[in-house]
Order: sequence, then C-alpha cells, then structure tokens
Amino acid sequence: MNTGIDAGLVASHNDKLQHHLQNDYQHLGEQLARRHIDIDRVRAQVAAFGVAIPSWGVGTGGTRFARFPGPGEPRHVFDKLEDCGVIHQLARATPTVSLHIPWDKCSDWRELRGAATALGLSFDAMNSNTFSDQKDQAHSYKFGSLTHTDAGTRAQAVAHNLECIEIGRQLGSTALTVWVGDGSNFPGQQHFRRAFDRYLDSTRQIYAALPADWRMFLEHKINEPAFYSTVIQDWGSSYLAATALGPQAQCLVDLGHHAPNVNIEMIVARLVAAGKLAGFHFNDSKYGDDDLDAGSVSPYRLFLVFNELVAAAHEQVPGFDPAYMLDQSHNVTDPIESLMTSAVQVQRSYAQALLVDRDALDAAQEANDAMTATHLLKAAFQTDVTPLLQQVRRDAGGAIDPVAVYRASGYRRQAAEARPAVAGGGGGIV
Ligand SMILES: [Mn+2]
Repeated sequence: MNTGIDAGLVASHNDKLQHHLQNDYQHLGEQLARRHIDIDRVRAQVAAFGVAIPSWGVGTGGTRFARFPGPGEPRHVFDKLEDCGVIHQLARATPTVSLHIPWDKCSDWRELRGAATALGLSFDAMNSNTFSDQKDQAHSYKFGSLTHTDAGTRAQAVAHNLECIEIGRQLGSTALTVWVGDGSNFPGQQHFRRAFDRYLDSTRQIYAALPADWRMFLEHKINEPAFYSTVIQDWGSSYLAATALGPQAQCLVDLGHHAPNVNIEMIVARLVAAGKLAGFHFNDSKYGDDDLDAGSVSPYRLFLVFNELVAAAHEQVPGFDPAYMLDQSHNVTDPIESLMTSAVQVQRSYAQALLVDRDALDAAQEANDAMTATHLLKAAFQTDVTPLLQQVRRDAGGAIDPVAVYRASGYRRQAAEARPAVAGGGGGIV
C-alpha cells in the first residue's frame, strides 16, 4: 500500500516558503486587526472546517461523448482511499470520504475501515446508485427506480438503499444521500403526481430503516439524465418530500443542480430557516452542467452561500449542522490536484465569510443602506486570505503549496506503475 507523500519533501518545500508566509500572515493579521478581527480566532475556525471527498472524484471523469482516462487511475476503493489520503495529507481540509455503492463495493468492510483509519480518514454520507443498471440486476432502471411504475423495480431500489445503510453502519457513516435520475423525456410520459407519490412511498421504506442517529439527504436536480422533467427537480419538491418523511430527512443542495441564474444562497437561507438544510455538494457550473471545479467560475456565488452559512452559525439557528462535500467531475486535470484546489477554494469561501462584519451588516440592513451592506460583503470577499489558509495547512502538517509538493513527489507516476489500467475504472458525477 502506498503510504502517501514523503514527509521530508513536504517539510523542505514548506521551509522554502516559510519566510514569505510569515511576512504575509503578519501583514494580513495587521489588516484584519484594523477591522477589529482577530486573525488567530479565524484561523482556529478555519482549521476546524472540513469538506468530504467523493470517492468517485479521484478517477478521471468524462461526458456522454467520451472519457479520456489519466495515468494511475484508482482500480478499486482501496486505491481511491490512497488518493484521498494524499489529498488530505497535503491540503488538510478533507478528513472524510463519501462512498458510492455499488461502485465502491469490497469484500471486507472492516478492512476498508481500518485502511481509512490508517490514512487519518473516516466516512461521510453513503451514496446509493439507482440511476444505472448493475450486472445481474433483476429489474432495469431505464424508466426509473424509486418512482418506477413497476412495484418490483421500486422494491429492488429500496432494497439497494437499505444495503447502503447497512454498509455505512459498518463503516461509521451516519448519513445516506439519495439521488434518483427518475423523470421523463417527453411531455405526457409520466404522471407527475403519481410519480411523486411513488417516490414518497419508496423513500418512506428507506427512512423507516434509518438508525436513530442517521440522517437521510435528499438531493434534487433540475434535469439530466431525464431532460423533460425530473421527479425531485428542485428544492421545493425536495422540501415537500423531506417534510413528509420526518425530521431525519433533509435537503441536500448540489450547487450545479439548478436552473441558470437561480439564487442559490437564498434557497440555502430558506432551508436553514426551515431546519431542512442537509448540506452541500460543491462544484461550479457555467451553462447548466455541474462538472466544473468549485469556485472556478463563480467564486462570489460560493462566498455568498457561505455568507448564509456563517450567518446561521453566528445567529445560532437551532439544528444547523450542514454536511459539506465536493461533487465534481475532473475531465482534463489530475483529479488529486483538482480536489486539493477545490477543497482549499471551499475553505477560502468559508474564511472570507467569517470576515463579514455581522453587526455592521445588520445595521445597514435595518437602515436600508444597500450600498453599505453590499460593500461589507465585498470587503470580506476581496480580502486575500491565502496566508491564513497556508498557515492552517502548515499548522496541521500539510503543505503550504499542496499542488507544487504533489507534482514534485512523483505520486502520479508511481501510481501509474503500480496500477495498470483496468476496464471500467474512473469516475462519475451525480
Ligand atoms: Mn451531487
């Protein structure tokens, strides 16, 4: 088993950058002190922040046109864990991994849990898959799964979700994420109300099997693979379903699953207020797809989402406890580099949102001073918190410049030698 990046290499890279980091951190500290912000307090909050890696993210992704595999792709879940270990070792922001079943099935879950522990990792939400058919499956999901018109197909999809809970229990997970691709491609193809009722009937059976300390995350998506209608197409349908199911069911927001120009931060605020925000799948989008790296196109939107989250924590909204996960497909980059960069981008947005002067913003809102209010947000967003993030990584034993150390390590080249390409490997996107 690969044991990650040589600690000596990390240290020698850090040593070279330490002088600059010290100066930059001190300068940022002075800037923040003028704004009555204690940089060390922010540093401690950012250090406690983590975002989960999706196991499927460490393989090269693709589109419905083609997939161009990269060298050294993980062949199975143990390889995926190794890559997740490297991401966390260098960037120190991703202590958990989210598995997808059956993609990540293995013969010994105890061994897998042990391997994760050895890498300093634990398991986040379990993800079920009823959007593609598996080998030897009795019923096809071509026309749906949990909402299929055929009771046998629905029962098969329910049973798969129950299996995911059982596997997750063995791994120490405490959440199940359910996303279905169910929907229709033609007007008239599906009876909208009946399909939703079938969804509720199926998810009630899954909900009933949840351990008491588990949550069920319902993930909505406006389209794809169904291109005319999807059964859980937006936060409204997701909220209706989560409310019908009960308190352990909440709504997961994937940033790429909305119509263009939708105000996602406002959806977040609504779900926070309703006590129904499960958490996030972070990614970015430009034309409606969700495959771009988090914050690569719209970092301000990501900041505005975190502004709502930090405000909710600041105001101590009861039950506020969102789960954070990346969910993106890496088609042209080394997935490890993309995931480290994205985790740091999410962490950056969180750090920036911590810099918002909440009292001043409250006052500006009460006074209807739109210009001051928006300036307060921009002042936080435009603060370069890079030295703070670097310091947090350094404190935790990570790399000041994770991508540079990763490239210098030769990890991918070694992985390519150790992992001969297999058919059907790689990643996906949900
Ligand atoms: Mn997702």
